[in-house]
Amino acid sequence: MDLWLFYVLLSGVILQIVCCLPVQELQERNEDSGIDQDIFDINEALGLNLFEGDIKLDERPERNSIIGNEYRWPHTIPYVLEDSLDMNAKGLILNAFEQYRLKSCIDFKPWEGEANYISVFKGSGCWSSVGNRRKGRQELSIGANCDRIGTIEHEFLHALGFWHEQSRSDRDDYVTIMRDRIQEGKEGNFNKYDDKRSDFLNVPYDYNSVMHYSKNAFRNGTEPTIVTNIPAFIDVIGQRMDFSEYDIRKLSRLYNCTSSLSFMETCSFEFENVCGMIQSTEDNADWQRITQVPSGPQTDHTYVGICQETGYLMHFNTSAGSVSDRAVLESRFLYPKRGFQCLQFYYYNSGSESDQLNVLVKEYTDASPNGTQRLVKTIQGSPAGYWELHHVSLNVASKFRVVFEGIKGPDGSNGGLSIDDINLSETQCPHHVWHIRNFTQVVSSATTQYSPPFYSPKGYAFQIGLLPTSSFNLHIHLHLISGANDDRLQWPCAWQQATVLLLDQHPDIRQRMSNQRSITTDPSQLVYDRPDNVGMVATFPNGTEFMRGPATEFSSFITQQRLESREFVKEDSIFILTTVEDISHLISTQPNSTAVTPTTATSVCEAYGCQNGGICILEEGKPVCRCPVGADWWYVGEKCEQKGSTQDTVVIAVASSLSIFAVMLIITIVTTSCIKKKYRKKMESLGLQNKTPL
Ligand SMILES: [Ca+2]
Ligand SMILES: [Ca+2]
Ligand SMILES: [Zn+2]
Repeated sequence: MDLWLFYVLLSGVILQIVCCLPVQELQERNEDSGIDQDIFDINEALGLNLFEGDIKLDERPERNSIIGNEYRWPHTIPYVLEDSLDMNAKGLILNAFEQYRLKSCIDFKPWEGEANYISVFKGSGCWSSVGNRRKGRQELSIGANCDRIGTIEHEFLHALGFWHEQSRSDRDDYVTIMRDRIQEGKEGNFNKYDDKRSDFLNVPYDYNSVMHYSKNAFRNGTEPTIVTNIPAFIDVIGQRMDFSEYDIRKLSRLYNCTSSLSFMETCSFEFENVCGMIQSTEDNADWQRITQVPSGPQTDHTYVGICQETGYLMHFNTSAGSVSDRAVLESRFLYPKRGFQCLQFYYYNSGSESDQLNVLVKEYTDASPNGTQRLVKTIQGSPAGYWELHHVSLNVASKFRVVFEGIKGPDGSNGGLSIDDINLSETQCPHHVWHIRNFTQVVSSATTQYSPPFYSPKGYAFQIGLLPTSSFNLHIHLHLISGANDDRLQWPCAWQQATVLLLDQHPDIRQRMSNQRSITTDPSQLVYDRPDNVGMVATFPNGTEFMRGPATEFSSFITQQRLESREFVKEDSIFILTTVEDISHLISTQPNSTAVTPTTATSVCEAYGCQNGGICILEEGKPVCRCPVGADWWYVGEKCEQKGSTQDTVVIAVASSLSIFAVMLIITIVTTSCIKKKYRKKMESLGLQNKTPL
């Protein structure tokens, strides 16, 4: 804390006094120019004339492209990410694969010489063929501006055998095509197929499909070309957030899916069997399945804002009983495939500060057939009048149960601990959660809200800004900010992919359609240089100054209509989940790449000597260490010689609470004299002692 503050204050002060760079002239990066560009706009701007905007036909479309097993891929599809792809696109394609692994039985693997594979490359625009064409290398283009997860999912659904939703044989029952508003020569894009060519797999017409055109596709003026017969859906069609429930149902039917690779369990406690969870008898209390608690929550999380006393939650009452009473709730047996899991659940504390919830895993192996318990996380804190979202990373490789253990503390309680809407999947947990309460008020304020400072696993400090505009579109800004590790980090910040996700709070993770965008820092861009050099002085709510780097911004992150189309806002709260991943290993992903000659690399690298398990690679002929990173630690430095951990950067763990700012204010005051001394010393060493009026 001390060190961090020291850097923040020092960097701010140095810049104010010694400032030399023309920072104000540095341009921001706007990733979407304020326009929600769809696939068809992107391809049209490039002058492409593809079938239905983004489908590459090899010949005349056969009568039954989607129907017919010869067009199916195997459940695990071989792919190559060509080096032509933008780095951000490469990272996003892998993220899109993760969504397929979570929601369907489709998996992807790097190509190892299989007869047919998908070559994902950066062509002009975003496009794909429909189905497996069985011609060896099958191209799928993710061009400029196509680096969006919904767009990538869309193109891969074409490759898997799907046409656009509005070309279904029954589409005239659901949408009206406004012929006179279509650009001349583009009418063919609105063809529909008879049910011999395209099978809709007995799934209803889906306005929510990621395969549906938007209302403005191929329009000649300003009026929509597609009008939905149910007016409420006019702004729903054309979503590129994620698969819809029906997209997944169709994909599962086409490929006879029975299970997915990474989904494990979802439970909203709506059914009396509580998803097979069991009450322990070796404790002295039980969790109760109830609809509300007098001292809160007034309603469960599943139905909050929708219905009262309809949905159920699990509650451990701490207002009665004695200190140290325990109530244990165990999941059914779970069988991991990947060895890492993310447990997500909502939690409501109306008990006391000393009541605690422990999350444990009980692992069953040959050596311990009755299971061994391991504490993973303890949740304790002041009672709050709202549902909080928690993520717990598990790393379990054998058969296991998840265990929720409530323990009554010594303080007086009027309520207890409640949990609801649990999801468990073999995916990575997001790194940070930004909970924005009183969202209606935030929107009406129309001022930028800044997140607390967050740290990436590598140690970069960053901040998110959220700005509701007059038209209620949400703008998202990402900034690198000055942080505790800046002296030890590489600048400009290279190949860190930041993903900002607005959570769809649907209780079932498989049906969520969260809205997300990603950016990847490019070391050739000055905006990603050290915030001390290219940023501007900014202030935390407690008055502490820091340096905020230029913004990378999505000025049409989500529209109001889309915001209302899913459960993004619940209990007047939204959750923004962020993850920053180092994707520098994706620089070269081509198999048989000649860029690195292993023998040379080995000898040069051996001499270079990366420490602490760092991996040496050659960049432009020079050895570079890629340092290992854990959940809350990382190595940095030229040879990975320095260890960083969340202990050094205390801000991380508690940053989601504003209370940190109060704490920081106190420390600022206490340490001012100390910083003055340190600062003077540093100034002296820089030969600037005569310019230091602190
Ligand atoms: Ca519930
Ligand atoms: Ca019990
Ligand atoms: Zn398409």
